[in-house]
Amino acid sequence: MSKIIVYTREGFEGRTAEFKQDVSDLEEKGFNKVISSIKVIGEPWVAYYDKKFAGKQRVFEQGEYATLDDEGKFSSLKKVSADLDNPEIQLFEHIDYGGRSVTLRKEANLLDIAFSDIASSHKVKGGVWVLYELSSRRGSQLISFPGDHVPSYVPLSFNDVASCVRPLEPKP
Ligand SMILES: [Ca+2]
Repeated sequence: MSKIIVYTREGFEGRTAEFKQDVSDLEEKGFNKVISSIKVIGEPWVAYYDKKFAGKQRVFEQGEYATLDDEGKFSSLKKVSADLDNPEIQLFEHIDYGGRSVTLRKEANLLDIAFSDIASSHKVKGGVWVLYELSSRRGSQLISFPGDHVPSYVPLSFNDVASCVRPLEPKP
């Protein structure tokens, strides 16, 4: 069982609601662009700036988040119910899967493999992957699910910025 508990103020204050299913439009729940702190129990969740799981995004694994870098930004929430086993992602230098490519099966600092600020498209063969704008899991994120083929990061404002990637870990 997985659930996300959201609050309209920092520090788990203000109005609150608990969700166990995806919420494609937080406006319908009275929580559009007001979430300011979060608790996650069980599987991870992804929060999106736009409705219908679009726009900028951030993953929240089990834990308590008393403050958010993206306070007051989220408009939809998706539960990560995908299989996290056997993670594999192929990153490409150019859009439409062109140029050099690299296949990864575990967390990588892209600087270490001469692929930092280069990736423009990818294919996920397994697992759920988080791409980060900055090293050490910082900056903007792009989250991708098993079977996802993303032909261009340009419309996602993520072109040539990815600096590290990691698969979400299955719960022990
Ligand atoms: Ca590129």
